[in-house]
Amino acid sequence: MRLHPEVARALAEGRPVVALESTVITHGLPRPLNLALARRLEAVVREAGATPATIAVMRGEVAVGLDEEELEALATDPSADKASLWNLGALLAQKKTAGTTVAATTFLAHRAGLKVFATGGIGGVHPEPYDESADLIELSRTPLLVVSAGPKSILNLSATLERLESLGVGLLGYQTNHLPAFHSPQSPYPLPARVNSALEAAQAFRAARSLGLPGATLVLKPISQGLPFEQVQRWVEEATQEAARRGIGGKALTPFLLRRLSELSAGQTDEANLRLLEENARLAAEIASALAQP
Ligand code: PSU
Ligand code: MN
Repeated sequence: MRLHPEVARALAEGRPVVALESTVITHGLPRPLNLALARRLEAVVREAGATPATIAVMRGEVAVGLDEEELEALATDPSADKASLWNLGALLAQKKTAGTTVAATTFLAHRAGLKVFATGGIGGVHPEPYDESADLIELSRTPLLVVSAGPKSILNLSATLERLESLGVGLLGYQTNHLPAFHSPQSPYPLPARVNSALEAAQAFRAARSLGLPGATLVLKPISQGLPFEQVQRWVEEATQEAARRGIGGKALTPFLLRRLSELSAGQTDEANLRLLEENARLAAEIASALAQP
């Protein structure tokens, strides 16, 4: 694992750092939107006074913090893989390049000594056939603060919420009482706790850490100006049926569904995805700053 010198310095000096995932770059958004997004998220984190650390697997090495050239190489590499926990060792040994999922990024960010991570939507429980993201189990055993806009809209939201509860992941609605649904600001499912500011989120995370709770604290921030829940659900249904018909599953499923949603919505879901990622990066930087205060 190598830390970018800027990230290493910020950590050594106790300054705020925000981890960013990279599967959204390699598999989440179409080119050239993906590179623009990667650059934009880093800029947003900086504007908010923190140091960005995009995490990825670069030619067999875990990189915590990418420079401009590496960001571009990752975003334009058609052979870049998707690194979760089950293939991380193999990808490293085989000198591959890969975007890291929420599961892998959470693990690696914690290993590197980071506390805060911003993503778009987390993985979770898919509708039939059985498929559950490693994001959930990793969040259950790694004490990181993760900002997201909720589970991705392609998932079974109520089942995902139940699993988060069973697994003991700390859930904080950010200025909301209901589970945000990624592209949509709200779902019908109530959350167990609410915070109204970055400082309150930082305080809840600190309390969980000082107690030694093993899992992550998930800050769930609704997208501003999102898409209507029922509308997104209709697109999701269509895309899901198509995936089943074509026998698409495993690690190809999430990227396939996101791509189909983008097509079915004439780009509206990509636009929403970009907005929520930016908003989450900004909030994560604010929380990291609050945590850096003594
Ligand atoms: N959110 C996005 N785009 C993405 C993902 C999330 O807006 O591409 C990625 C995340 O990295 C997440 C992964 O961890 O999809 C989940 O994949 P799976 O269901 O195969 O675990
Ligand atoms: Mn899966």
